Amino acid sequence: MGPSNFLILPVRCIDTVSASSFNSEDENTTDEPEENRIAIIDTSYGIIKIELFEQRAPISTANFIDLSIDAFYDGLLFHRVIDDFVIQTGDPNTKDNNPYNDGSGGSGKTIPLELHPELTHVDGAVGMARGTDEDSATSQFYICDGPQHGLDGNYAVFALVFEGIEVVRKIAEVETWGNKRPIIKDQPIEDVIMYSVFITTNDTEFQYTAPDEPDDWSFDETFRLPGFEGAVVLVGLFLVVFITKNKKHRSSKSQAPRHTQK
Ligand SMILES: [Ca+2]
Ligand SMILES: [Ca+2]
Repeated sequence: MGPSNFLILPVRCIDTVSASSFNSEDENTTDEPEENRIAIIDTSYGIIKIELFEQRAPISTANFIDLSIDAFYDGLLFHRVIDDFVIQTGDPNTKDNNPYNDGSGGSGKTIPLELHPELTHVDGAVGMARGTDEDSATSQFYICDGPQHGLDGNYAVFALVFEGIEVVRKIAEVETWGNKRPIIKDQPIEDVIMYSVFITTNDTEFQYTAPDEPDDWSFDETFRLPGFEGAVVLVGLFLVVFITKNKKHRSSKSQAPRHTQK
C-alpha cells in the first residue's frame, strides 16, 4: 500500500519520465543551486525541517512551496500515520468535522509524477502522495519513518528531513484508531496538527517561537489570571449593587400602601 488514501498496486512508471532526467546526472549535479530552500514544518509535536530539492524535483517542490506560502497547509492534520512506514498530511478535508473524508482531498490542482534516480525513499524522505492515477498528486505529502525503498519509482521524492527526525518518530508512534474504527484505522485518535509550513533560505536567521513553548504559556497565564480575577471582582460588585437595590426596592415596596385603588 502506497502513501495515498487509496489502495495502490505498485505501477512502473518509467515511461512517463523523460529520458533526459535519467541520463543527465552530471548536468543535475552542476545544476544544483548554491542553496536549496528549506521548509520548516511546525507541528503539535515539534518542528521538522526539510531540504527541498528544487533542481531535481522542480515541479513537486514548486507546488509544495506555493501551497506553503499560500498558507494552504496551515492547521491541517496528519490523517494517516503508520509506524515504521509513513506519516501523511496535506489534506484540506482534515479541517472539517468529518473524519471519514480525510485522505481524499487536495488543492484542486494536480501535478505529474516526478522521478529522479538520486531521490529515493531513504529515512526521512518526503514524497508526494497520490491516487491510483500516477499523475494525481496534489497537496498531500508524506514523510518516511525509516527507509521505504518499496515506494521508489512510484512516488515523487522531493525533500529530506535534516532536523527533527525525532518529531517524525514521535508522530509515527501516536495511537491510531486501528480496529476500533477500521475505515479510519490509520488516523490518530488525538489530533496531530501541522500548524504551518514556512519556506526560507536560511533557517539560522529564522526566528519563530512554537506556540507550545513554556515561555508562551507563562505569558498567557500572567494575562489570564488578572483577567479572571477582574471578572470575579466585577461579578462581586454587580451582586452587591443588585442585592442593595433589590433590598431598597423591596423595602420601598413593602412600605408602599397596597390596594390604594380600593
Ligand atoms: Ca517508528
Ligand atoms: Ca474531514
